[in-house]
Amino acid sequence: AGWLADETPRLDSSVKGSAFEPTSPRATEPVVGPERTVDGFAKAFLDELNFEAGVALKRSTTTDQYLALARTIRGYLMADWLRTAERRRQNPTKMVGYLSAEYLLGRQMGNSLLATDLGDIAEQAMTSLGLDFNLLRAQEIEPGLGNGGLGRLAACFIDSLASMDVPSIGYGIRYEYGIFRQTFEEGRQVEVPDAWLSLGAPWEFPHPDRAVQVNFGGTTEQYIDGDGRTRPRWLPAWNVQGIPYHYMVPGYQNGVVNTLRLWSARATQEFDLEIFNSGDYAEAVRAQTFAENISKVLYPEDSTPQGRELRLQQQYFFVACSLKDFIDRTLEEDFDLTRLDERIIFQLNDTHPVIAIPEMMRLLMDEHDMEWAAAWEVTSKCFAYTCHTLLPEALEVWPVELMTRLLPRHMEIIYRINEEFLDTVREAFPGDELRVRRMSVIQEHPERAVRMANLATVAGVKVNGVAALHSELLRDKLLPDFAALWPNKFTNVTNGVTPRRFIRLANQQLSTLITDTIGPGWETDLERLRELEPYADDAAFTESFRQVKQANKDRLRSILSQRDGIELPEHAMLDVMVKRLHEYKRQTLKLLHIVSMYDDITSGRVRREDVVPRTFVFGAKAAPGYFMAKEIIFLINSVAKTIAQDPRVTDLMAVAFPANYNVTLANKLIPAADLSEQISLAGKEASGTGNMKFALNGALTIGTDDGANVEIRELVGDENFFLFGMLEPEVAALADRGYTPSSFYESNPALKRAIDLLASGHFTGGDRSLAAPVVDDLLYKDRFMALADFQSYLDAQARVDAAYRDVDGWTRSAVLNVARSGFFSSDRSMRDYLDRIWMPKS
Ligand code: 475
Repeated sequence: AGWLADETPRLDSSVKGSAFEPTSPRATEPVVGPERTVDGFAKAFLDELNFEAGVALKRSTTTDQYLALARTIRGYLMADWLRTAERRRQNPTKMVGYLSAEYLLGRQMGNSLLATDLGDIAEQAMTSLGLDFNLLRAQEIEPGLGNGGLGRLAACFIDSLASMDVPSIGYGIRYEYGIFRQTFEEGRQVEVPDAWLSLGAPWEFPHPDRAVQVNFGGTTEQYIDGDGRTRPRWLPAWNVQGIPYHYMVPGYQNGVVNTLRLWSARATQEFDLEIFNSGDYAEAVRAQTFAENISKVLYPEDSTPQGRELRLQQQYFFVACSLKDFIDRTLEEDFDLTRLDERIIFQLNDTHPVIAIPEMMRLLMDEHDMEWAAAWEVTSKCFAYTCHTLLPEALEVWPVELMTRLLPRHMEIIYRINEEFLDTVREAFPGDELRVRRMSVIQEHPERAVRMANLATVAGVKVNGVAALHSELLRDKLLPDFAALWPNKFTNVTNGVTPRRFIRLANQQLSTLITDTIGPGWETDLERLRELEPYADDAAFTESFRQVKQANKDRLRSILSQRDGIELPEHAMLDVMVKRLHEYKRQTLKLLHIVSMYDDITSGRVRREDVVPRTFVFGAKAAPGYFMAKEIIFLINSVAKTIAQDPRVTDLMAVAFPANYNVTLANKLIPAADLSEQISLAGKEASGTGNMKFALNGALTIGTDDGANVEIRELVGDENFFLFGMLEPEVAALADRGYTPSSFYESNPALKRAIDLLASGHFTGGDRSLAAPVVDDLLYKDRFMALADFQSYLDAQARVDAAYRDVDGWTRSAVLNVARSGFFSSDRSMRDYLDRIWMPKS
């Protein structure tokens, strides 16, 4: 048995000995973490504080204490981490390499405590030292290394892979600045840099000793190799180093700790040498800054690629580091690379890492001496591609000019891949040059550019969408030519979310109720929530369920009061729309409903006693350069303020828009919600994952037939879901006929009143011009057909009101939403990836 072999005893309270058993350098010794007792924890904490940070407890700041607490907790994970790595090394099998430019991890401390089941011990230990555990936990700045759904999905997936003990590694970028912090000034979004590392970074392990070099620019040339063969090679112009930072990815109480490896850019020795040689100190430092800019900041655009050179540098940077790391460090030294697909499948999270495909070809040919055919044979088995969108403008294309300048060798390889691919197309569809043009990896208009989705589809073993409807539309509408050529390449894996973070951590009280009712173990076998179904009619259970919801609402009210100075009414339906601000998601449709309700009350059109009081909560960041999204934020804030100041309505409605919606806030908001707003135009939201979190926490959904809403409704049942709006084929038909929003405005009095009131300046201090950008867009463009779905939405909201008045009926539906949503565990998504893409049986 080797070092830290499998039979090493798991750490548990039975492990005796001093809190800090020194790690033996000899190969047979286990690593022993601190003792799992209150005293053991307290001692380990003090050791961190005194001996690692060099601070005395009574002189320590809250930050010192938070950092020591974090380091103490991670100390308990260390043995499992080393053991997991060693176990994998001893028994090499096929691994999953998840390549993602984003990981929206959320806070680490709570998750680590849950994974190690140390919460109670840690809390008691802090209390025994006179410290406020919850205050320390609140210090953590979440690593916001992602924009929204795509980044959070990656975080859920690596959690599931660890909890299921799948050999896997996540690769990404360690942005020095994550998604910006949102603040509001006079109702308008102002972005503040997210200096998440400024307090120190207790969860990461830098490995400068394992730096990898990444080249850029220059030219290519032909040369004669030792065997007299003519071969191409790349003569790069500049390079940077990638420093890996390791993060623990603990499985849920299973002794597994996987690794997330994030790369940080640093200037190379060559840059440093220039300091001496040029004597131009300022210039040399500038060059260093240039290199380090590559991992400086996350691009804050969600679902809209920006063709900036730095963005392509980021993509190539992390992918080149990751492939080299995997081949040089993870594989055994003499591994036969023609069998690489027996050791790895790289999952491409959208097109951001797709440059990995030509990079793999380059590595195999130029650095490992393989011929084209052999290199292609293996490369085309090592990647699979997940698409997260349907909006055509969201598909990444990189100008050939830029690609040639930055990555000349890769451009050559892409051309050759394309040539051979187009030969295949011509063979399958002789004489169909239009088809060839549509399918080409290179687009000609409006400029020559590389279509990254086409490249991924050509090279990938599989292409998947992220919900059933999306995968269907992806195959039949976005890439139909590819589906005609390779029908079996296309598959679906419906997204999922981790029940550890989004039920156990976010909703402790519901978790306790579930465990008390159906017993433990549902956290890793979420379909077991079905066992709750009979309790939907159980008076004692439903009463407890209601109490949990009310407690979560009370907690949210106190958080929003402290965090944002927002005071919310105690008893009102909590109606929540949280997601990135995007026109296709239609926050404006929600706003029109709010204005309509306000107008109904203030004009006396409805009797006050017939109104179901509601609190509307928005959370949304707008991309800093997205003009219309920012105008929509301003208008929502304007409406919120006007409503708060209008005594005619304050007892019946409130609108709250807490700034800086992030994973931390999501964890407080979602468990409190009664109603989940999932109101995108049908066919536009690839999946949605917030929709799943709400259902699992007992909110009812009002939603369109879009993304994973379709599957949620199928599972929870029509009678427990408020469906409205056009279906996707109706949307397509209306678009074909020609959509004129003004005709809906003219013919619908309620819609006309709401829009007129918005336009009047009533919510913008009398200034009509402030509402005009949004109102005019709705009236004259309305790309996402909010006006067309307005009446249907209003009708569905009336059904919501009626259902909410029936307290027992509502609770029953809420319980059934929980009981029937087990499918949406990201563990199930991982199972599907394994069965359909990573390790198919046939
Ligand atoms: C979809 N982000 C959701 C979710 O599959 C879906 C794009 C470009 C640059 C940076 N970030 C992005 C996305 O495209 C994105 O988050 N897409 C979302 O992926 C997970 O549930 O419907 O909109």
